[in-house]
Amino acid sequence: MSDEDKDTENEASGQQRQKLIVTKQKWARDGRLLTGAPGDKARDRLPPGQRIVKDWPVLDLGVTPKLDLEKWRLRIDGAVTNRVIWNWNEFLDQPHLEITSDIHCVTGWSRYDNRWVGIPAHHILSLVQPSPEAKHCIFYSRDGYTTNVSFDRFAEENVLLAFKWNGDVLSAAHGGPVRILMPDWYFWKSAKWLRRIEFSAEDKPGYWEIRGYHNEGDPWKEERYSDE
Ligand SMILES: Nc1nc2c(c(=O)[nH]1)N[C@H]1C(S)=C(S)[C@@H](COP(=O)(O)O)O[C@H]1N2
Ligand SMILES: [Mo]
Repeated sequence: MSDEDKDTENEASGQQRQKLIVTKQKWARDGRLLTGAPGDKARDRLPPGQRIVKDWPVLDLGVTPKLDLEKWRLRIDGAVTNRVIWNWNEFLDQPHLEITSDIHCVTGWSRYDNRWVGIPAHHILSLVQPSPEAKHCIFYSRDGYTTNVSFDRFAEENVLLAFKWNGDVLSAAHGGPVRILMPDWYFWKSAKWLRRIEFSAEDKPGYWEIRGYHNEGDPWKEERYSDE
């Protein structure tokens, strides 16, 4: 190899190295390969350990309760001043809110930009007036599924009783006519086929929470499983 060739080679590998350093710095900034480390919401959109899907998987216990709007009722009770039982028209008469959110399922898929319309949880709170001892919120579904969230989480601005998705009525497969939407938590907290919301002084771990899943389920902290 001539000196000139060597120089060229050194320069080339110098450029390579420089490129790799730049790439590595970018990886460091992006937190690449740091699955398991806490995500940074402001910087990343995809929580650790998740992958993006374009379709919308269906996950449930294998039973799709029949959609019957005539018989549909929603009960909101427990530690509240005004309990509520709505039929379908009464439910729809409540104020609507539209929000766009990402879905993060504990099984590892995330789906971006879902446009929801529903009754905001804070409207529910202003109506039923939970008593001070109501520290937990339990969702009951028509398929026997339950899930629990803390009162403060239910009170978040982006929590909905959702009945529309991307401009259409929410399909039965995805929990229609009405499901809970808790956008900031793993999707198992978003109960499909909602029939009852109970405000409670005690926590009542739900279907997955008593089967090894985390009681909170924050995707940014990878709260997938309980420690016990
Ligand atoms: N009623 C009911 N709600 C449920 C479930 C269920 O089995 N029954 N599964 C939960 C889980 S584990 C997930 S990931 C999401 C799935 O919602 P999807 O089928 O609309 O994607 O619903 C949640 N809500
Ligand atoms: Mo799930």
